[in-house]
Amino acid sequence: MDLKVGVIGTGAIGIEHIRRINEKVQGAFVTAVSDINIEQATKLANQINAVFFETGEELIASSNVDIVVVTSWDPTHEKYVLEAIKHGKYVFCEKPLATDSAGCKRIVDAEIAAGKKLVQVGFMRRYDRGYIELKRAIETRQFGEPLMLHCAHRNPTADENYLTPMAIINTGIHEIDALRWLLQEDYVSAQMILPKQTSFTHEKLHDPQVLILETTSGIHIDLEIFVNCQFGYDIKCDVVCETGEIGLEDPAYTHIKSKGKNYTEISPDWQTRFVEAYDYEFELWVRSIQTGKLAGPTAWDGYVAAVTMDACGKARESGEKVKIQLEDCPALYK
Ligand code: NAI
Ligand code: ISE
Repeated sequence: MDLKVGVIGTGAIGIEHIRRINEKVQGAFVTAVSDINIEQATKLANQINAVFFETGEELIASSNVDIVVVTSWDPTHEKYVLEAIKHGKYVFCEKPLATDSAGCKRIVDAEIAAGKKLVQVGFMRRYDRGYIELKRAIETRQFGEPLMLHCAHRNPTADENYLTPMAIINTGIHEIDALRWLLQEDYVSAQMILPKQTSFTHEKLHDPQVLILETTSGIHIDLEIFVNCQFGYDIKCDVVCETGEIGLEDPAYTHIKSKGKNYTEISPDWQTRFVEAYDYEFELWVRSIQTGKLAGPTAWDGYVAAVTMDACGKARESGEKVKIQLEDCPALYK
């Protein structure tokens, strides 16, 4: 029987995920939506023949909803995930799981009390072909030990609602999770550097920012987060090993030779750059629920990312290198 999906948050990524569930993913379809923007959500509900709920809580409680997708704004994730756990329903939550580690810990504790993994976090980089190939190459140690990672996360523009802390909480969190997963190592410290600003930013956003992380074995990571870079959506990850370098290649959409120039297009946005990763992520999420074996990024992964995120906040404020200490991973997540 196909799984009935309820989606909370019908903005940019909510609509993308609804389309992929209804048009690409086998074994599930969207039966319910909710959003504080009633006009937008009811219109969409009518288009896809789904029921509109005025609150996320009502949607989660509905017998017409088997599993839940949370794609509302970052600060609203925690309450909806806790509500889904309360109802014993599987929930896919876009990143961040909560906006700080205390919020993520409440989710971890609720899941442990429920005695079952119900939560998956939307860390879709783990489903991107480039990152998967990088991980394999690192694991084989064919180029020796990884020593340094040079990364960049660039967006063309950010609006006035995008504030300084979001460089980590909303953007850099992708690398914080993906690099820990790539290297299979936790972080021991974080440092933030605030370089000269672009004239394209506004007064409540320091842009760009640089994050420096160190892992348990001493691997150095530098990540540039630049959300008003103007030229496109650009993701870089170069892993320098003892005898070689392994790097992500931006998927090439078009190669152009014209007017004496020879160039490749740059992805315009996250929708285009990671479309295949999102599709694969949802295909596997639905399949894992059907087989009863949730295998994607867990609430614990969301929590560990948030501990790092908190350290970045302190590092930005103090200008110091901040230590990162984790508790032991609970048995449910081992
Ligand atoms: P958006 O602003 O386009 O859409 C968010 C929607 O949530 C809006 O329609 C808003 O009215 C609704 N909303 C806000 N508070 C709500 C509440 N309490 N209950 C119900 N609906 C509520 O934002 P976007 O870009 O779609 O982002 C949504 C979430 O997805 C964010 O948490 C963001 O971090 C994450 N995201 C993840 C991406 C990824 O690459 N994995 C890419 C883009 C977004
Ligand atoms: C957005 O929410 C995403 O998650 C995108 O992947 C990221 O590139 C962007 O910076 C975020 O705002």
